[in-house]
Amino acid sequence: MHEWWKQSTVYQIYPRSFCDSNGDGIGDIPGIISKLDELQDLGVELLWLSPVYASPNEDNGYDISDYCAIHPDFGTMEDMDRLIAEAKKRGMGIIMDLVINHTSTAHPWFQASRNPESPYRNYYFWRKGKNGKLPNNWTGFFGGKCWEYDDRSGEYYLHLFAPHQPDLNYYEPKVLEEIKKILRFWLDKGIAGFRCDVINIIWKDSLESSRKKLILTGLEHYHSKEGTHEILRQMRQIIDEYDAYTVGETVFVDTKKACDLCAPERKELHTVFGFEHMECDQIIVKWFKTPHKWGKFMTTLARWQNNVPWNTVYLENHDQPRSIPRFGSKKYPMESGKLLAMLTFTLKGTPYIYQGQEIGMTDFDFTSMDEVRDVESINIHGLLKSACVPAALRWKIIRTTSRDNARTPMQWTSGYNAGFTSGTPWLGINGNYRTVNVAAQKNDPASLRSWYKTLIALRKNSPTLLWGEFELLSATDTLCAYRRIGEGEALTVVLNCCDNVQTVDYTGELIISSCADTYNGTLQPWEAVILREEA
Ligand code: TEU
Ligand code: CA
Repeated sequence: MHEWWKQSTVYQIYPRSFCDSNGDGIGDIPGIISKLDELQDLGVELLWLSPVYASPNEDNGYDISDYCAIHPDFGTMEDMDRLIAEAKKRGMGIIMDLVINHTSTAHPWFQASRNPESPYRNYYFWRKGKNGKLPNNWTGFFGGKCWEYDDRSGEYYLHLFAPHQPDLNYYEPKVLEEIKKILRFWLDKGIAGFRCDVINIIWKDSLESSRKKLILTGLEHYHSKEGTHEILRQMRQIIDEYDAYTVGETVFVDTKKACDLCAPERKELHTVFGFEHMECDQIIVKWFKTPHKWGKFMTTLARWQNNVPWNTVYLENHDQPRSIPRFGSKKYPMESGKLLAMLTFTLKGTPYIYQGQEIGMTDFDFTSMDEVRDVESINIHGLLKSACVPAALRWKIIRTTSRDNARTPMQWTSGYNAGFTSGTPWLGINGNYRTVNVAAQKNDPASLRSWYKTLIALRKNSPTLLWGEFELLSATDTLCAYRRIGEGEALTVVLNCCDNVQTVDYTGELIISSCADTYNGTLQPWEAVILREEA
C-alpha cells in the first residue's frame, strides 16, 4: 500500500508574505483563499502554513500565545475554517505548523507559571542561578545564552531560542495532555497533518552544564533523546486515528537518527526534514559560508536517498536563503532554477516547494540592517558587532545567510507592490518583481512556473518517479546523474550543473529536457534531462 502523502507535492506558504487582502501590509488567510485556484493550477496538493496562531510575533509566529486561536493579522477562525473547506473543494489539504518545543512568554501557561505556587509552574524549566551564574552553560540557537531571569518568580527560565520563547517541560505530564488536545482541535477541523517544529529537541535528559566544546553547548543533553521518541509515539496514535501526516523538522540528524524518527515500524513521525544537504556550503555554522559544490551536495542527497526509507525533498524554506543564487547560476538563473526543480521532482520522496521558488524568486536586495526584521539576523548581527567584526563583513554575512532572504513578499504581478499589498508591506519587496512574478510566467509555456507545473504532473503520473529505486551514477561538481529503476523501465536523470556545454554518454529515449526538444548527448548550460530505457 502506498500512503497518500507520498504522492502529493507540498507547497509551503509563509502567510505574512503570501498575499494581503486588506491593505495592512501583512499577508492573511483571505489572501491565501484568493490564491487557491492559482495553487490548484500549479498542481500542489498539500499546503503547509507557517504559524497563523495568536502570537506576539517576536519570531514571526514561532512564539505562540494561543494554539487554538488565529492571529488577528491573519484573520479569524471563520477564515481558517473557510480556508480548510475551500482547499478541500480543490483537492488540497492543509498542514499546520506545530511549535511545541516552546510557547511564547505571552502564553497564559507561562504567565501563570511565573508564580512559584501555580499549578503551571512545572510547565516550564525554572531554576535558580548557580553561584551568581546562570543555571547552566548552554548556548541558544539564536546565539548567546539561553536562560532569562524573571523578577516576579525569582528564578531563571530556559529558552533554547529567543528569550520570548520559553521551552516547555515535558517532565510535567499535563503538558503532553495539553498538546494532545491541540492536535485533536485541529484534526477535528479536517486538516491533513502537522509540520513539527524542532521536534527532536523537545525532551531534555538533564539540565547539567556541558563539558563538550560544541557550537551549541548543551546539545548532547537534549538532542533526539528517548523521551522525545516516546512523546512522538503517543502523538502518533492520535495522528493515525485521523489518517493524518507528520513531517518533523529535525535538527542535526544524520540518516541513522532520521531513521530512528521516521522508520515506518517505529510509528513516530512519517517523514523528517534533514539538514545535511543544506549544510554542505557552510563551515561549522551557517553564518560562515563556503562555495557550493555540486559533488558534495549530490553525494549527501544520495546518502539520504539510499539510507532513509522515505525522504522529504526540499531546497528552500522560510529559514534558508533562496536556492537559485545558492545552488544555481548568476548567468543562467532561470535555466539553473529549472535544473533545481528537476532535482526536486525526480529524487525519491515527498517534494516540497516554498512560495516563490516556482517563479525563481531570489535573495533580498536590501542595503542596510534597518530593512532586516528577522530576530535571528538582528541577534547575530549584534553579536558580530560586539565581537568587533567589521561592518562590511557583518553585512556580507547577513546578506548571504539571513532568513529574511526568503521572507520578502510573494511577487504576483509587475504592478504596485508586486500585487502583494495595496498598503505598505511589512518587509521590503525585491526590486526584481517587475520581471520575476507569477503573472509574467503563468501563460508562458517556457517559464519556470510552467516547468514546475509540468514536473509536478509528470511525477504524479509516473510510477517510476514515485516509487522506483534510486541509484547514483555521477556526482561531480559539474555533472550529476542518477537512475530511478521502476517496473519495466529505468529513468536516467542527467543534470549539467555548470555554465558550459557538455557532452555525456548517457543514453535513452528523451522523456523531457529543460531546454531542448531532442537529445544527442550534448547538454546546454544547466540543461536537465530524463532519459528512458526498457529494463
Ligand atoms: O527552526 C529551527 C531551527 O533550528 C532554526 O533555528 C534554524 O537553525 C535556523 O532558523 C536556520 O537558520 C524552526 C523554525 O523553522 C524557525 O523559523 C523558528 O525560528 C525556530 O524553529 C524556533 O521556533
Ligand atoms: Ca492583511
